[in-house]
Amino acid sequence: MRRLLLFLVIVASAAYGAAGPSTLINNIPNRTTLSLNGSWHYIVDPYETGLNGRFYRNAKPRDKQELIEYDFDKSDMLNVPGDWNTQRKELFFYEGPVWYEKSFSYHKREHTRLFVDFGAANYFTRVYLNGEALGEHEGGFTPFNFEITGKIKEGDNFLVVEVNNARRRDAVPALNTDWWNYGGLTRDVVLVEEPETYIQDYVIQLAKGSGQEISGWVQLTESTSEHQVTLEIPEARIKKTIVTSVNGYAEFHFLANLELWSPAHPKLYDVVLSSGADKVHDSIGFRTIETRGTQILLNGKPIFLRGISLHAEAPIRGGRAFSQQDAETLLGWAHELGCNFVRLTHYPHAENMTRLADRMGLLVWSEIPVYWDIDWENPATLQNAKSQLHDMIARDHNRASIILWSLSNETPVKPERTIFLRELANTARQLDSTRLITSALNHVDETAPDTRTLSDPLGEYLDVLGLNEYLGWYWGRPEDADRMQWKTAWDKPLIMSEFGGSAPYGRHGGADVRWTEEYQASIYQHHIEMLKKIPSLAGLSPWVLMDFHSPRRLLSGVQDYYNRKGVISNLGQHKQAFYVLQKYYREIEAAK
Ligand code: GCB
Repeated sequence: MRRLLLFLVIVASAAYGAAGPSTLINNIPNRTTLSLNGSWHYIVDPYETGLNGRFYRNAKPRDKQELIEYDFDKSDMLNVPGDWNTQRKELFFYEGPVWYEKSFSYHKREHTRLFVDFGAANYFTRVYLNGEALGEHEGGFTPFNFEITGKIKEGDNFLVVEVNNARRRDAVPALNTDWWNYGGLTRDVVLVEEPETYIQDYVIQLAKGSGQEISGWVQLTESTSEHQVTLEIPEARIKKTIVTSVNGYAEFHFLANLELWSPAHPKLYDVVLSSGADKVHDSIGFRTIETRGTQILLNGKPIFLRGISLHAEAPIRGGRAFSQQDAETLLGWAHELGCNFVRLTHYPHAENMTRLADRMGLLVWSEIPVYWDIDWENPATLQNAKSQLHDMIARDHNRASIILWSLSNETPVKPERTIFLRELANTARQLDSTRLITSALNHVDETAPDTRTLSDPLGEYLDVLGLNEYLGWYWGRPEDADRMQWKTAWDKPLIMSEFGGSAPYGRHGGADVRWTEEYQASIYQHHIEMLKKIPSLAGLSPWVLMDFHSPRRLLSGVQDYYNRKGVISNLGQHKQAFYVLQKYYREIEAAK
């Protein structure tokens, strides 16, 4: 029976095939946009009355008799971008549908196509313009858009958006996560104006393993004839003319003499693409990333990843991070810690994070929310995960900072899960052959006393192994690390992608007293000595930069709905563990 099921999964997933071409418009921050951020009316709709009640019509009674049981104009306002949970006390725990409405004015322009673009909305979204359905989107952390060229009216228009963050067994993530399920229009909403034929997407990166060859492609929107595209990198005196085929696509390869991007020298070039009436600028860095045995090579040289994991949780303010200030604070702290690497967990973070990482010279691990157990045998779940993977890569495939695409976090070791993730690994490699594929694993075997071996079969399909382990917190004592040895079944680089322990800032006691800063610091101290002895270790990203809200952390007076494993509190206070890790990172840097 099990074999039959597996067979059916494989057949079903083959029928779904690889993720289709992106309809995303790459590089939204440098396009011509009009912001729809700001105050939106909202109606909380726990029984989803609004769908039958056709709230999307934004109707008003036409006479004294007409029954209409909603009124956006009289409803309260929420700020966009922003989750609803932290904007209204009564919505803190809310999971379900909320209807948003925004009226706006637009002046139509000739020969211009118009799109409405959402940076992210958690989790399931239906969008309507002037009462007409535009479409729906699933997935809480990736961008999506709808073309509204023929639908926008001269003058007054309105958008109605239903966002539903109800958790579902078949969703990605599924029912259980250790982070807050912030709902709403959590990133920017913009109108994007483009010429009739425009540059939809492009990849401009170094060819795998080559410091001198630029290799990439450009995709214009549908076209019936060949088009010329000019690619310029003025500072490197590069100007190339590329001719697309009738489907708007062209690949290119050429030699270039470039200063390579690295954490020590995060050099970005102004890259200009133009075709017909369209012209787009981007800031792109050029670097190579590969593995050799157990080493990670950046620009051909081994690099040790001095990292930290972090959630997209806003410092001080709380809630889902979205602003430039949020990004600067979070990555500023990573920099202060001495990091050259950040693990952006457990879903794609806002684009301002990866763009800032490019500028700051921080290497990035970017992940999709395939987290713990999900509905592995459901073809729709696989398709959903593939779409999220596709859109994560499509948004960020020109970011030099990103070196690792992560498929999953702490998934159970069973055949249906390995088949699912192997399929995602194949998809990721088809979409981007230049970056490394990883996953955070957490199942190890006790192969000898005080020896743990990672042999999860998923390791075979990864370039880099991530391992989450909580020695000293969920099992054993901090000092057990002194004797512990770690092995893996593959000749591949290993990143200790999580370890740590909880301590509210300012809670003190002996190093043997749980929930104290001293205990947390002691975990870090013992771990660091342990990690130094792992020959295949290529880096670490302890758990976690900053305390974050979690519905699973209920201990009153200590957790209060926060996961307190941050080395910094949610109010920005640095705990002792921060300084232990900082000291280690400084030593590594000094020894180079
Ligand atoms: C983990 C998870 C992470 C949790 C963390 C914890 O292994 O990957 O999402 O928040 O442990 O604090 O338990």
